[in-house]
Amino acid sequence: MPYIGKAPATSALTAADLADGIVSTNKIANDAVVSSKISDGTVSNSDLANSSITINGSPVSLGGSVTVGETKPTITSITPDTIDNTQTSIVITGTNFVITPQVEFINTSTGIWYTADTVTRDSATQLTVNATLAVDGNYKIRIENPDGNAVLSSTALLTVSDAPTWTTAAGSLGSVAAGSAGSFTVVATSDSAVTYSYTGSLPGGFTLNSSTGVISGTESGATQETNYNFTVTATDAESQTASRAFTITVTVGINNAGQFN
Ligand SMILES: [Ca+2]
Repeated sequence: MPYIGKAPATSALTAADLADGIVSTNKIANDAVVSSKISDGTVSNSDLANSSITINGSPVSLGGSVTVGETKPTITSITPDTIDNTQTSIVITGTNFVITPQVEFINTSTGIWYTADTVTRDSATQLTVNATLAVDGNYKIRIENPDGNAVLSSTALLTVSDAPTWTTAAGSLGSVAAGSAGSFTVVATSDSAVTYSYTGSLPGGFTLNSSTGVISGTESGATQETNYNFTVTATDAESQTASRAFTITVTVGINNAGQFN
């Protein structure tokens, strides 16, 4: 029954005492109900006006269990993706990098893990890592944030392989007389097949064989002694390179040097 004209009894009100419309929500101060007044089990989900709460912008129903997602790092790319056995700086891009992650390299053949020499967290999306990997092979990458959330790449992202090394000494390969045929060979080796390319100037009429490293032809065009300078780049199957500068001299005989009157 609604209260009319008389002070309420000092005994506690029950739900049945509250007639619709007599006690409205605006009569209940926000601080009237504290958690210590709510006995376990007294308030059910259906008693709550709002049946969901918002986590990270998304409504989450209170009717069931709530799973709060962990923020794990991800890997998007690494540069370079092929290195040799010397210490190399590698830039890793991804997401959710937290100061400062641990970075490891897992050899896919042996399963052995190697820890990065140094890790710099440039931003939440970029790491710069120094790595020294003495064993050639293919490596997966694992990144673990300080909170334990981690990512292991599903495939090998890094190749460790030897770069080409030059056999032929830098500098002069020799000379060829103007108008004459000549042949020179440059040699580099690696752990896979090597091809050759060059920048700079070869003597007129000369070409570089990209497979064999032979530089040959029949000279044309020189009217005075000329040093032809060029740089040959050896590239192996892993696209690893080594470059070396060479010179071929075209000589011009005295009879070709000028006109005697
Ligand atoms: Ca190689």
